Amino acid sequence: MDKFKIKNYLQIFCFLALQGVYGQERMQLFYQSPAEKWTEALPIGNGSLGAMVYGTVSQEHIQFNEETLWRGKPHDYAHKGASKYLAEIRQLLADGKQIEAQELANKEFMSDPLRQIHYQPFGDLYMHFNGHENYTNYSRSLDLEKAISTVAYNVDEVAFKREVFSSYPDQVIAINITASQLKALNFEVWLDAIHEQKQVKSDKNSQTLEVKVKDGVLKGISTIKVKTDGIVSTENGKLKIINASTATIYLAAATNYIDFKDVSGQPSQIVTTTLKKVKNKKYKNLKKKHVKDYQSLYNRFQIDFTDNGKSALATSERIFEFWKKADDPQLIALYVQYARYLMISSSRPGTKPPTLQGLWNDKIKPPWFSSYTTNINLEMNYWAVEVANLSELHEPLFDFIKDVSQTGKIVAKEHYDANGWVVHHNVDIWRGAAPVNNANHGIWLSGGAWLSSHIWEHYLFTKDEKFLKDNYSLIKNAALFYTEFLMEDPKTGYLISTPSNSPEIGGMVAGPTMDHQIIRALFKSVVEASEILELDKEFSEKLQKMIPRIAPNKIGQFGQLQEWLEDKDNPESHHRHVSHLWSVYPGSEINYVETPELMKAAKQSLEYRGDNGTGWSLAWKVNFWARFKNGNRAYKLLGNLLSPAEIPDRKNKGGSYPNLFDAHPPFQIDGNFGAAAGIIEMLIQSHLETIELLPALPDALPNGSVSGVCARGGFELSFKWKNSALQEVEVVSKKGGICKLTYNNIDIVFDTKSGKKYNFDAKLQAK
Ligand code: FUC
Repeated sequence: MDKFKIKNYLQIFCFLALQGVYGQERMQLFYQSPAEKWTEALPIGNGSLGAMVYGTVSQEHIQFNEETLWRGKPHDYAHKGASKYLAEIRQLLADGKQIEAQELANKEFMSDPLRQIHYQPFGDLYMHFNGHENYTNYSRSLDLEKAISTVAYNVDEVAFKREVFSSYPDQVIAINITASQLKALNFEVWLDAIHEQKQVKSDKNSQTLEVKVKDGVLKGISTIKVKTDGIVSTENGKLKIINASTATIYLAAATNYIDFKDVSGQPSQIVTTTLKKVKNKKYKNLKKKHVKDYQSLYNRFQIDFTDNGKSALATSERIFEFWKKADDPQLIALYVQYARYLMISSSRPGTKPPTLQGLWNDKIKPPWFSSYTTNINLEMNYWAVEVANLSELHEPLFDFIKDVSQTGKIVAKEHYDANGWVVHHNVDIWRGAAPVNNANHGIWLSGGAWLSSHIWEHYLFTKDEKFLKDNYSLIKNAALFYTEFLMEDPKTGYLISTPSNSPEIGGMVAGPTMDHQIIRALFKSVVEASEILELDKEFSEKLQKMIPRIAPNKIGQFGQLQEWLEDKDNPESHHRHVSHLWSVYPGSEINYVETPELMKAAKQSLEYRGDNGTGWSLAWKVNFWARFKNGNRAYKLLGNLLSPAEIPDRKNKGGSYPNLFDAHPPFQIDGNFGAAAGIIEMLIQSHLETIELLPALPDALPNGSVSGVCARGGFELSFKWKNSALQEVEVVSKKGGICKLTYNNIDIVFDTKSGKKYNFDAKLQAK
């Protein structure tokens, strides 16, 4: 090769290497300075063990969580004998005496105790690097393609690099530090916690932290173990590493929580066994296994809105730039992949569902207890999981449903003297299912029904009959509760839900629209499931008779979809909850094909609510506007959602923190997941008979592609578009059967075989 060629190759190589470093074409979050706040730190997680990596140089801080460390103890929250007051509460509501009804409910009908309890932080790992105060060439990143957080910088001539990840196969957080010069790595590492009751013990190359929660029975144990080519000693309660060029720290953590009834676990044993297993593994191999495991989920789905060079900017800058001018299409793609990353990191088979903050919490008193609010937030966490090809990550929610079906059964009996199970507004790790806080919002009782829709949706996407059969009794018993609970309204003759709330607006009422929509959807799914599984004919017939008797959706005096039985909506209200539009999204009863008038009314209601809101509210609105096929409006809402959360003169709620965590504010993870679902909903919708491609493509995303996106019916699609027009489509059928595709008023119907691929051109002609 001549010299000229070598020089050229070198230039190309350097350019590519730089692209890697500066984030071009890579799905990564990256920054040129360390995190100063928690919402600038970068999250890692393996479903149960998570951490926030600050990337600070001379003193690194890694705050970590293990998902089962909560306050409280096994407890049945049902209010014994509450059902004696049900008839009176209902009568007071029927007589228009809302205040009296609420007073009676607050006295006799609420959860015992009234409030649930907090998810807890676990501990903090610190590393001190003496002499690293002055550094150059700093960068930190979170590689979404590998699930690894990296910090790199130079001190004088030495390049230092730290990699941190949480491994699902090995159940540890791994921290690897390297120096480019022999023996140049010298640092101290130690554990600490903000719990009042804590203890730290060191032993040769390891250190153990023990914590006990306040007001509760759970204790946690976490151990770090250091492997290095240097020397490890213990000094002043810290592990000191000197003369090294590389060091790896493995961190394991566990609690005595086994399930919501049993706290007899042995955390010390779990931690010891976990660390024993990784003891002789090379970091390189552990990392390889982690990446392989992670990519087996992550790589199934790709999304690209074309990079116009903005991905070369630091992520925090991108958020600012997007706020000024929303022309960074690839930031939207990054947002979707980040949500997928967060899902893979916080919801793995065998783990608990992500809380309001996912897996990540650094506060003893986190906002709203960092627990599970079921009137939107918990369900929103799972909106993207099926479409974004992470179906098995839905499992923690199904386990959760199994738990609450048990506690909810007791609540159904004690509060309503009914069979089946019921879940109200909020649930914690002890699976409280009774009405919490205050009757003016906590008595909403469609949590169980809404959660059940996830079982049905999982079936629709996967067509997995075994799954449906295994979980049928859950949805059946959820429905059973409502067959006994629904009451004939003396005024209208309809079956109504009373007492309840329209989430967090209007106090305690009889007959909120949302309840009727969700209950109808539940009944319909049980009817269909019983047909598919050929069982329970009698129960199905009962439901079929009840469905038309449930109070229907109604259009009110302002052209709005009524939120209540009575026509009393306030068109001036900009309340964050838009519960009565449940049947537009995530439900599908209200749609353009079957109910165009209701669709119009629902849209009118959304216009009245306006374009602002908390993070999750904005995310919900993105989905609504996608279903209303107004991509540009959905994109506008995305703009609000992606705007910097912490600008000094910020008037509206919502926004994104520098680490792209969604701001309620404060941080709540539902908006991340909900908005990702909304972005995908702009590209593909499958809630009706056909799979519609690009139903709500905004002008701002004229070119792009998506692959591995899932649709109901068991189909996986990949397609491209250019100048806002579809180019080509591939459909993979997972379970066979008829597939109907729609694009731009072209419809095609074709029969598919399981495992086969079908290709079409821009006019949906077979290729
Ligand atoms: C519901 C919402 C709030 C918040 C809380 C966790 O109560 O109305 O906005 O998201 O859940």
